[in-house]
Amino acid sequence: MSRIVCITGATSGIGKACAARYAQAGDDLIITGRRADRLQQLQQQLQDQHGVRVYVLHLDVRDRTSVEKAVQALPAEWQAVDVLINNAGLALGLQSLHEGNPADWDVMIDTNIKGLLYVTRAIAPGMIARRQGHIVNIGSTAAKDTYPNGNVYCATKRAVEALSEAMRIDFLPYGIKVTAVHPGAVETEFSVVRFKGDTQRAAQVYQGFQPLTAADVADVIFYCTSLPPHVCINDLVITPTAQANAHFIHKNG
Ligand code: NDP
Ligand code: 8X3
Repeated sequence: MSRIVCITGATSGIGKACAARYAQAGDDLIITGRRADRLQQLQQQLQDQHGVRVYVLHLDVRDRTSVEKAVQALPAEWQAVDVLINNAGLALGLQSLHEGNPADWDVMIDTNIKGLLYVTRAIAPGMIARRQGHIVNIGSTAAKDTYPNGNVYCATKRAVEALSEAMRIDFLPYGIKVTAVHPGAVETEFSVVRFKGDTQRAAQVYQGFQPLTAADVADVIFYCTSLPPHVCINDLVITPTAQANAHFIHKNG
Protein backbone atom coordinates (compact mmCIF):
# COMPACT_ATOMS: atom_id res chain seq x y z
CA MET A 1 0.00 0.00 0.00
CA SER A 2 1.32 3.43 -0.85
CA ARG A 3 2.45 5.72 1.97
CA ILE A 4 2.62 9.49 2.38
CA VAL A 5 6.26 10.48 2.69
CA CYS A 6 7.21 14.06 3.61
CA ILE A 7 10.76 15.08 2.71
CA THR A 8 12.32 18.38 3.77
CA GLY A 9 14.96 19.73 1.39
CA ALA A 10 13.85 17.79 -1.67
CA THR A 11 15.23 20.25 -4.24
CA SER A 12 18.72 18.73 -4.27
CA GLY A 13 21.04 15.97 -3.14
CA ILE A 14 19.86 13.37 -0.63
CA GLY A 15 16.32 14.77 -0.33
CA LYS A 16 15.79 14.77 -4.09
CA ALA A 17 17.19 11.23 -4.37
CA CYS A 18 14.80 10.12 -1.59
CA ALA A 19 11.89 11.62 -3.51
CA ALA A 20 12.88 9.57 -6.57
CA ARG A 21 13.38 6.38 -4.52
CA TYR A 22 10.01 6.55 -2.76
CA ALA A 23 8.21 7.56 -5.96
CA GLN A 24 9.74 4.56 -7.71
CA ALA A 25 8.15 2.40 -5.00
CA GLY A 26 4.76 4.04 -5.60
CA ASP A 27 4.64 6.22 -2.47
CA ASP A 28 2.96 9.64 -2.50
CA LEU A 29 5.19 12.56 -1.62
CA ILE A 30 5.11 15.89 0.13
CA ILE A 31 8.22 17.72 -1.07
CA THR A 32 9.54 20.89 0.58
CA GLY A 33 12.27 23.44 0.03
CA ARG A 34 12.89 27.11 -0.68
CA ARG A 35 13.47 26.87 -4.45
CA ALA A 36 9.96 26.87 -5.91
CA ASP A 37 11.06 26.29 -9.52
CA ARG A 38 12.91 23.10 -8.59
CA LEU A 39 9.98 21.84 -6.50
CA GLN A 40 7.57 22.32 -9.39
CA GLN A 41 9.93 20.61 -11.83
CA LEU A 42 10.39 17.66 -9.50
CA GLN A 43 6.64 17.40 -8.86
CA GLN A 44 5.95 17.22 -12.60
CA GLN A 45 8.76 14.73 -13.23
CA LEU A 46 7.78 12.32 -10.45
CA GLN A 47 4.08 12.45 -11.31
CA ASP A 48 4.83 11.79 -14.99
CA GLN A 49 7.45 9.06 -14.45
CA HIS A 50 5.90 7.15 -11.58
CA GLY A 51 2.21 8.10 -11.55
CA VAL A 52 2.39 9.03 -7.87
CA ARG A 53 0.75 12.05 -6.22
CA VAL A 54 3.15 14.84 -5.26
CA TYR A 55 2.24 17.81 -3.06
CA VAL A 56 4.54 20.83 -2.94
CA LEU A 57 5.17 22.73 0.30
CA HIS A 58 7.24 25.75 -0.61
CA LEU A 59 8.81 26.79 2.68
CA ASP A 60 11.86 27.73 4.65
CA VAL A 61 12.14 25.38 7.63
CA ARG A 62 13.57 28.25 9.72
CA ASP A 63 10.24 30.09 9.58
CA ARG A 64 8.25 28.52 12.40
CA THR A 65 4.99 30.25 11.59
CA SER A 66 5.05 29.25 7.95
CA VAL A 67 5.93 25.66 8.86
CA GLU A 68 2.98 25.51 11.28
CA LYS A 69 0.59 27.14 8.80
CA ALA A 70 1.72 24.97 5.88
CA VAL A 71 1.22 21.74 7.83
CA GLN A 72 -2.13 22.88 9.25
CA ALA A 73 -3.27 23.80 5.73
CA LEU A 74 -2.50 20.38 4.26
CA PRO A 75 -5.62 19.02 2.53
CA ALA A 76 -7.28 16.20 4.48
CA GLU A 77 -5.99 13.53 2.10
CA TRP A 78 -2.37 14.64 2.77
CA GLN A 79 -2.49 14.90 6.55
CA ALA A 80 -1.71 11.31 7.51
CA VAL A 81 2.05 11.46 6.97
CA ASP A 82 3.54 7.97 7.35
CA VAL A 83 7.22 8.87 6.95
CA LEU A 84 8.88 12.20 7.73
CA ILE A 85 12.43 12.64 6.46
CA ASN A 86 14.06 15.60 8.23
CA ASN A 87 16.77 16.17 5.66
CA ALA A 88 16.95 19.94 5.04
CA GLY A 89 20.29 21.16 6.29
CA LEU A 90 23.58 22.72 5.44
CA ALA A 91 27.08 23.67 6.48
CA LEU A 92 28.42 27.19 5.95
CA GLY A 93 32.15 27.78 6.17
CA LEU A 94 35.05 25.74 7.53
CA GLN A 95 36.98 27.97 9.90
CA SER A 96 38.41 27.89 13.38
CA LEU A 97 35.82 28.97 15.93
CA HIS A 98 37.63 32.25 16.70
CA GLU A 99 37.47 33.22 13.03
CA GLY A 100 33.99 31.87 12.28
CA ASN A 101 31.14 33.99 10.99
CA PRO A 102 28.35 34.23 13.59
CA ALA A 103 25.82 34.89 10.81
CA ASP A 104 26.72 31.49 9.32
CA TRP A 105 26.36 29.90 12.77
CA ASP A 106 22.84 31.34 13.04
CA VAL A 107 21.81 29.87 9.68
CA MET A 108 23.19 26.41 10.54
CA ILE A 109 21.60 26.35 13.99
CA ASP A 110 18.29 27.74 12.73
CA THR A 111 18.11 25.25 9.86
CA ASN A 112 19.71 22.06 11.14
CA ILE A 113 18.32 22.16 14.68
CA LYS A 114 15.42 24.57 14.96
CA GLY A 115 14.01 23.82 11.50
CA LEU A 116 14.06 20.10 12.23
CA LEU A 117 12.26 20.78 15.53
CA TYR A 118 9.59 23.00 13.92
CA VAL A 119 8.77 20.44 11.23
CA THR A 120 8.70 17.58 13.73
CA ARG A 121 6.53 19.56 16.14
CA ALA A 122 4.04 20.20 13.33
CA ILE A 123 3.89 16.63 11.96
CA ALA A 124 4.51 14.32 14.93
CA PRO A 125 1.19 15.00 16.76
CA GLY A 126 -0.72 13.48 13.82
CA MET A 127 1.49 10.39 13.90
CA ILE A 128 1.00 10.10 17.65
CA ALA A 129 -2.78 10.44 17.35
CA ARG A 130 -2.79 7.66 14.73
CA ARG A 131 -0.22 5.59 16.67
CA GLN A 132 1.68 5.14 13.43
CA GLY A 133 4.66 6.81 11.80
CA HIS A 134 8.38 6.85 11.14
CA ILE A 135 10.69 9.85 11.50
CA VAL A 136 14.10 9.76 9.82
CA ASN A 137 16.55 12.46 10.87
CA ILE A 138 19.60 13.06 8.70
CA GLY A 139 22.62 13.48 10.96
CA SER A 140 26.20 13.05 9.76
CA THR A 141 29.50 11.44 10.62
CA ALA A 142 30.08 15.01 11.86
CA ALA A 143 27.71 14.10 14.71
CA LYS A 144 29.94 11.23 15.73
CA ASP A 145 33.36 12.95 15.50
CA THR A 146 34.07 16.67 15.60
CA TYR A 147 36.66 17.56 12.95
CA PRO A 148 38.97 20.58 12.75
CA ASN A 149 37.10 23.78 11.83
CA GLY A 150 33.79 21.90 11.71
CA ASN A 151 32.81 23.28 15.15
CA VAL A 152 29.26 24.64 14.75
CA TYR A 153 28.18 22.32 11.91
CA CYS A 154 29.38 19.31 13.95
CA ALA A 155 27.51 20.66 16.99
CA THR A 156 24.27 20.96 15.03
CA LYS A 157 24.58 17.36 13.87
CA ARG A 158 25.38 16.22 17.42
CA ALA A 159 22.14 17.96 18.36
CA VAL A 160 20.30 16.02 15.64
CA GLU A 161 21.66 12.82 17.18
CA ALA A 162 20.50 13.89 20.68
CA LEU A 163 17.08 14.95 19.41
CA SER A 164 16.66 11.64 17.58
CA GLU A 165 17.32 9.86 20.86
CA ALA A 166 14.87 12.19 22.63
CA MET A 167 12.15 11.56 20.04
CA ARG A 168 12.70 7.81 20.30
CA ILE A 169 12.14 7.98 24.06
CA ASP A 170 9.21 10.44 24.00
CA PHE A 171 7.37 8.73 21.14
CA LEU A 172 8.00 5.17 22.38
CA PRO A 173 4.54 4.76 23.98
CA TYR A 174 2.92 5.57 20.62
CA GLY A 175 4.83 3.13 18.43
CA ILE A 176 6.55 5.83 16.37
CA LYS A 177 9.85 4.72 14.85
CA VAL A 178 12.77 7.16 14.90
CA THR A 179 15.88 6.52 12.83
CA ALA A 180 18.96 8.73 12.68
CA VAL A 181 20.95 8.22 9.47
CA HIS A 182 24.51 9.56 9.56
CA PRO A 183 26.17 9.77 6.14
CA GLY A 184 29.85 10.40 5.50
CA ALA A 185 30.99 12.09 2.28
CA VAL A 186 28.16 12.30 -0.27
CA GLU A 187 28.72 14.26 -3.47
CA THR A 188 25.79 16.70 -3.63
CA GLU A 189 25.51 20.48 -3.57
CA PHE A 190 26.56 20.33 0.10
CA SER A 191 30.16 21.49 -0.40
CA VAL A 192 29.21 24.12 -3.01
CA VAL A 193 26.87 25.57 -0.37
CA ARG A 194 29.49 25.23 2.38
CA PHE A 195 32.09 27.06 0.28
CA LYS A 196 29.54 29.61 -0.92
CA GLY A 197 29.64 28.82 -4.62
CA ASP A 198 33.36 27.96 -4.90
CA THR A 199 32.83 24.91 -7.11
CA GLN A 200 36.56 24.15 -7.45
CA ARG A 201 37.07 23.96 -3.71
CA ALA A 202 33.88 21.91 -3.42
CA ALA A 203 35.05 19.42 -6.06
CA GLN A 204 38.35 18.91 -4.20
CA VAL A 205 36.45 17.46 -1.24
CA TYR A 206 35.51 14.42 -3.34
CA GLN A 207 38.77 13.97 -5.27
CA GLY A 208 40.95 10.87 -4.85
CA PHE A 209 38.23 8.50 -3.64
CA GLN A 210 34.77 7.36 -4.59
CA PRO A 211 32.22 9.29 -2.52
CA LEU A 212 28.69 8.13 -1.86
CA THR A 213 25.99 9.29 -4.23
CA ALA A 214 22.74 10.74 -2.95
CA ALA A 215 21.03 7.66 -4.42
CA ASP A 216 23.21 5.37 -2.24
CA VAL A 217 21.94 7.15 0.87
CA ALA A 218 18.35 7.24 -0.38
CA ASP A 219 18.43 3.44 -0.87
CA VAL A 220 19.51 2.98 2.76
CA ILE A 221 16.87 5.40 4.07
CA PHE A 222 14.24 3.56 2.03
CA TYR A 223 15.42 0.25 3.48
CA CYS A 224 15.21 1.61 7.04
CA THR A 225 11.58 2.60 6.44
CA SER A 226 10.58 -0.66 4.77
CA LEU A 227 11.14 -3.08 7.66
CA PRO A 228 8.37 -4.95 9.48
CA PRO A 229 6.42 -2.97 12.12
CA HIS A 230 8.32 -4.54 15.05
CA VAL A 231 11.79 -3.75 13.63
CA CYS A 232 13.48 -0.35 13.92
CA ILE A 233 16.99 0.75 12.97
CA ASN A 234 17.72 3.45 15.53
CA ASP A 235 21.07 4.81 14.44
CA LEU A 236 22.95 4.12 11.26
CA VAL A 237 26.30 5.33 9.89
CA ILE A 238 26.91 5.05 6.15
CA THR A 239 30.23 6.06 4.58
CA PRO A 240 32.07 5.46 1.33
CA THR A 241 34.25 2.37 1.63
CA ALA A 242 37.26 4.71 1.52
CA GLN A 243 36.09 6.57 4.64
CA ALA A 244 36.63 5.22 8.18
CA ASN A 245 35.01 8.12 10.05
CA ALA A 246 34.74 11.91 9.89
CA HIS A 247 38.56 12.21 10.18
CA PHE A 248 39.94 9.52 7.90
CA ILE A 249 39.37 9.26 4.17
CA HIS A 250 41.87 7.22 2.19
CA LYS A 251 42.67 9.28 -0.91
CA ASN A 252 44.74 8.10 -3.87
CA GLY A 253 47.63 10.26 -4.99
P1 NDP B 1 22.24 19.73 -0.73
O1 NDP B 1 22.82 21.10 -0.57
O2 NDP B 1 22.37 19.07 -2.04
O3 NDP B 1 20.70 19.74 -0.29
C1 NDP B 1 20.27 20.44 0.84
C2 NDP B 1 18.75 20.54 0.81
O4 NDP B 1 18.33 21.24 2.01
C3 NDP B 1 18.24 21.35 -0.37
O5 NDP B 1 17.11 20.71 -0.91
C4 NDP B 1 17.85 22.68 0.25
O6 NDP B 1 16.74 23.22 -0.46
C5 NDP B 1 17.42 22.25 1.65
N1 NDP B 1 17.46 23.36 2.59
C6 NDP B 1 18.54 24.02 3.06
N2 NDP B 1 18.16 25.02 3.86
C7 NDP B 1 16.80 24.99 3.90
C8 NDP B 1 15.83 25.76 4.55
N3 NDP B 1 16.15 26.80 5.33
N4 NDP B 1 14.51 25.46 4.38
C9 NDP B 1 14.17 24.41 3.58
N5 NDP B 1 15.05 23.64 2.95
C10 NDP B 1 16.35 23.93 3.10
O7 NDP B 1 22.96 18.85 0.41
P2 NDP B 1 22.76 17.33 0.87
O8 NDP B 1 21.73 16.65 0.09
O9 NDP B 1 24.11 16.74 0.94
O10 NDP B 1 22.28 17.58 2.37
C11 NDP B 1 21.10 17.00 2.90
C12 NDP B 1 21.33 16.71 4.38
O11 NDP B 1 22.36 15.74 4.49
C13 NDP B 1 21.79 17.91 5.21
O12 NDP B 1 21.13 17.88 6.44
C14 NDP B 1 23.29 17.67 5.38
O13 NDP B 1 23.77 18.26 6.55
C15 NDP B 1 23.31 16.16 5.46
N6 NDP B 1 24.57 15.50 5.18
C16 NDP B 1 25.21 15.67 3.98
C17 NDP B 1 26.40 15.01 3.74
C18 NDP B 1 27.20 15.19 2.49
O14 NDP B 1 28.39 14.82 2.47
N7 NDP B 1 26.63 15.72 1.42
C19 NDP B 1 26.95 14.07 4.73
C20 NDP B 1 26.21 13.99 5.96
C21 NDP B 1 25.05 14.66 6.15
P3 NDP B 1 16.55 24.77 -0.85
O15 NDP B 1 17.91 25.37 -0.99
O16 NDP B 1 15.76 24.73 -2.11
O17 NDP B 1 15.77 25.32 0.30
C1 8X3 C 1 28.62 16.25 5.86
C2 8X3 C 1 29.86 15.43 5.87
O1 8X3 C 1 32.27 15.43 6.72
O2 8X3 C 1 31.55 17.36 5.44
O3 8X3 C 1 27.94 16.16 7.05
O4 8X3 C 1 30.79 17.02 7.69
S1 8X3 C 1 31.18 16.38 6.47
